[in-house]
Amino acid sequence: MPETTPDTTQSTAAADWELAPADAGACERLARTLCTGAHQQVDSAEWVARARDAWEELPLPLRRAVRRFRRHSGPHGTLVIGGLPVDQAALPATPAVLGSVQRRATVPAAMLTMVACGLGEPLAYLAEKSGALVQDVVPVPGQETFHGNAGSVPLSFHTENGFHPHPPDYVVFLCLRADHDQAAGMRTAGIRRALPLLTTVGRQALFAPEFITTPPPSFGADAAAGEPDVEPRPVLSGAAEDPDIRMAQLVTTPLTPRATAALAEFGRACEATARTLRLTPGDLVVIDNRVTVHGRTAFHPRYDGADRWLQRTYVTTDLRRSRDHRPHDGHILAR
Ligand SMILES: O=C(O)CCC(=O)C(=O)O
Ligand SMILES: [Fe+2]
Repeated sequence: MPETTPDTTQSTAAADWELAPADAGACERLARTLCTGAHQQVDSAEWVARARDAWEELPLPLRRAVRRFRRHSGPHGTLVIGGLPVDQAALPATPAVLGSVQRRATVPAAMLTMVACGLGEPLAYLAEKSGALVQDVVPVPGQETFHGNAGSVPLSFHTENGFHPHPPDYVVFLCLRADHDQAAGMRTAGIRRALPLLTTVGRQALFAPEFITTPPPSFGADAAAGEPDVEPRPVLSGAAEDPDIRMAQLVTTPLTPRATAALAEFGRACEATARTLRLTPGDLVVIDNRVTVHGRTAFHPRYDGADRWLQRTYVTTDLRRSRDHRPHDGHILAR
């Protein structure tokens, strides 16, 4: 069980590759242009439009890596690029309140939003973190055991928002600060590595609509209490040899004995193939949420203003697909 086992899985130097210093400088200058002038509200359509245009001017190696990843997210379904501009000296104290989000344009928010626009369009859910497009992932006092990104106990494997008709296609994180002990690890496990470990019987059950996934606790207690009409769904769907995943160990309930056994088998396959990313400031992580689950190891926050701080943005490759959920054709799914 991920909650209790110590983290013994492979620990990798997080970044697949590092941005050259000159390219990091170019990113920073471009990001800064998004922090000045009119429309500095991250959530405004005008600012997102500026970020979308600015994406085209990012250094070629970054754009190329992101666009290649968009075509094929590789064996791990993750892309980690180090060396993005995060001005440590200028960084304020790590926020330590529930629901903290980044409404005002900053260099990290600009980087995240530009990359989101390279992958597709940014996306947020009104019920989660007040629908902000750039959200803080920070430990919050009193929330240590909360099963969401405000906690500091282990966070079990999940895809984002598998309960929703329109889950994000990608989740993008930027590390602004590591935790004091550099113990916190983002854990990822991709179906392309886990699938060969599954038995035929297990796969059959995971492809059957015998699971219910409810909203995670980050959507609030009312949402997590369950919607009476949630449809049973499969955990795996699509191509038998390269399926999509929708599940969260915390909120996916198997409905049959074979589904129970298969979900446990799936969890073991994820554990066996998991990678642990110990992120350092300036590391950008793109997770292909269709084929990769993620979670986090435990760590010890101090609440001294220098705790671990990631920022997160969701991305959809096709904003149009969810038009009936988005008032005024904005980026926020209202239901
Ligand atoms: O803290 C982490 O590394 C990941 C937390 C998480 O699952 C999330 O913010 O979606
Ligand atoms: Fe997550």
